[in-house]
Amino acid sequence: MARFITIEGGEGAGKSTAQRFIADRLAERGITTVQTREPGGTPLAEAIRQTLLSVDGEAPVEMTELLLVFAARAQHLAKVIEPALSRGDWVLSDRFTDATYAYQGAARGLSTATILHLEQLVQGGRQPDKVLILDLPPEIGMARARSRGELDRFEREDHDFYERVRAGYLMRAEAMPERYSVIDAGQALPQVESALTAEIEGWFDER
Ligand code: T5A
Repeated sequence: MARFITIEGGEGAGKSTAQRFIADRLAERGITTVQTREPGGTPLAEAIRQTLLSVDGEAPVEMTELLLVFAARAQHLAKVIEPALSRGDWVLSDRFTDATYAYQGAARGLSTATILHLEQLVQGGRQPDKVLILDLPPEIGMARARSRGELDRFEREDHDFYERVRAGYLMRAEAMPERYSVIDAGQALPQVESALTAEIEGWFDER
């Protein structure tokens, strides 16, 4: 059974690092994965990502930001995610729609009903099988992000914004515990990797 796994969390939570680790563990089990990300994953969606993250020029208003995120997602689903799942590959996506509920919903203040409407329009019934939320205090994640240099538009928000993002993610995990796992991403990397290993083993126990 093909699986669709999304990795979520605040800035600098370690999502890309976790994605590579999970792909390696799955490869050891003979599973082919497609590693992708949002916004992005196709040339057009990556162009939308550049627009969203850019600190130059006119900043999008909240609704424009939301529509751009879903425009990129429609392209990503059609060109990458659905074909991969149809082939029987697993998809590991660094962010997906939970990021929209956390950033555009909880942090920017757009309504859940508006996001849900677009989610249904763009995704139909497609949902991740598992969502991993890498949870950590925003100050730790931002310190990691800062150590990598130039900050993008989202990384220039204030502390309260990131607290709302974090709360938005945790609220979704609490509401749907069968699909979500929260991992303490403030720990040192070996501990995070142990938690990820336990998570992966759980997926196979379920099958
Ligand atoms: N966005 C996205 C929305 O607003 N709505 C949406 O719907 C979507 C899909 C870009 C932005 O888009 C917004 C949210 C985002 O702000 P992004 O590039 O995925 O999305 O966001 P970032 O969080 O900025 O991604 P990063 O690449 O910065 O962070 P990662 O992938 O979480 O972290 P990673 O793995 O690169 O690690 C960061 C650093 O920390 C180290 C790593 O080596 C690296 O140097 N590290 C650790 N250090 C110590 N201990 C650990 N446990 C560590 N794990 C990793």
